[in-house]
Amino acid sequence: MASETGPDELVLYTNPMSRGRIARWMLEEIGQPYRAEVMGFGEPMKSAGYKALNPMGKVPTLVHGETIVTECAAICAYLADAFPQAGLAPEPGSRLRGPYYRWLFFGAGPIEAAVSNNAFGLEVPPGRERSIGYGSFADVMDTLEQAVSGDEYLLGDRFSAADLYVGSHILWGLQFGTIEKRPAFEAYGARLGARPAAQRADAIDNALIAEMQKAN
Ligand SMILES: N[C@@H](CCC(=O)N[C@@H](CS)C(=O)NCC(=O)O)C(=O)O
Repeated sequence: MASETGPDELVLYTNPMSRGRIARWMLEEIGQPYRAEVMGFGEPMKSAGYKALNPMGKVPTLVHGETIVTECAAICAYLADAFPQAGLAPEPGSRLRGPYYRWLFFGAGPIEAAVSNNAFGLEVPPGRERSIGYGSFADVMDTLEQAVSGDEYLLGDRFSAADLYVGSHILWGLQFGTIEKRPAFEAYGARLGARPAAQRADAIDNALIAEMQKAN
């Protein structure tokens, strides 16, 4: 179902009840015009046309002219670099790229895996913690708590795409009970959730959900 995309056009393939909400928040932070294509779960996402964009048959997918980006963390990082005027990534080559990458990858790797496995009751076999990338759910939670407890944001006093991505895991986890309600998570989540772009993105996706429910 890949629709025609202009050379500089931004198109987000998403569903309002999905991780696509993260990508929409990022697009709202960037402040560039974009078009959203809402994909139904099931057949539409598994169609040959859509799988030509994302062979996983999942959302979100970002198309920017001829460039295709999948994976929420990659979409956030890509948009931050493609639109540097939004100030959501440290300058290429700057030392702050260290913690920036660190937390983006910590989100897409250990947080994503530990939270999903824990939510589905998938346990690391006893004694195998040293072989699995995230060690244990408890270690991931403690590391995350430390990361969001010091300064206002992961990189100190500046908000970045790493906060948006890691913060989305925290906000989502607090909402659905898959992340413990620790005060540091709640304070950090409240800071991020108060951002105007986050609220705009939420309003758009929540309105889409309401429309979908009315149509059913
Ligand atoms: N690793 C991907 C995960 C994407 C993903 O799992 N998306 C889910 C919705 S949150 C999906 O599209 N599920 C539909 C399916 O698998 O059929 C990312 O971070 O973007």
